[in-house]
Amino acid sequence: MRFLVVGPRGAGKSTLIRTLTGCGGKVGKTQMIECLGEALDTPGEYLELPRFYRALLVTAQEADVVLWVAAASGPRFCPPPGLASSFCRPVLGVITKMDVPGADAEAAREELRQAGVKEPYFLVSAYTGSGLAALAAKLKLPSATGWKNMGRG
Ligand SMILES: Nc1nc2c(ncn2[C@@H]2O[C@H](COP(=O)(O)OP(=O)(O)O)[C@@H](O)[C@H]2O)c(=O)[nH]1
Ligand SMILES: [Mg+2]
Repeated sequence: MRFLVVGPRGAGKSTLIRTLTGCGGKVGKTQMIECLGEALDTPGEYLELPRFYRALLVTAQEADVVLWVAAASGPRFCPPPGLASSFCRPVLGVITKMDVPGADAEAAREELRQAGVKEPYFLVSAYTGSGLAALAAKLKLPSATGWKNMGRG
């Protein structure tokens, strides 16, 4: 299943994609829309700056589903209310970085709700691998083990 991953800068999109697909090397700053296996990675600016919305919405047409990523650790992002409903594809909410001490899933949940992403959300950590199996199953991917188990963390 092809999936487009959106979320603010630093939310953990690229790391999540690598753990889910096993594709790609070191995670650096994502500069453009990038294809990694079944995943389409996007720069955080595409969600943060309205002039890029069109590119995101058009690219979503190449995917079966959109993953909207919010981190359980700060800084918080204030999404445009209801933007998720502008995608012509189902949008799944993913709350990542659940391993961070003091992780605030509730704040991330509020962020996704404001964006118009429907519950239930997937609570995961790309570092420890927690919650990734359920997400991988939903995306019909082979089970992901998490960054640390990939010998990269
Ligand atoms: N603790 C923790 N850090 C993470 C996790 N996922 C990503 N990070 C870190 O968060 C930072 C931003 O990650 P990146 O994947 O580049 O975010 P992107 O800008 O959304 O693509 C990097 O330093 C990652 O190592 C996670 O699940 N847990
Ligand atoms: Mg990135």
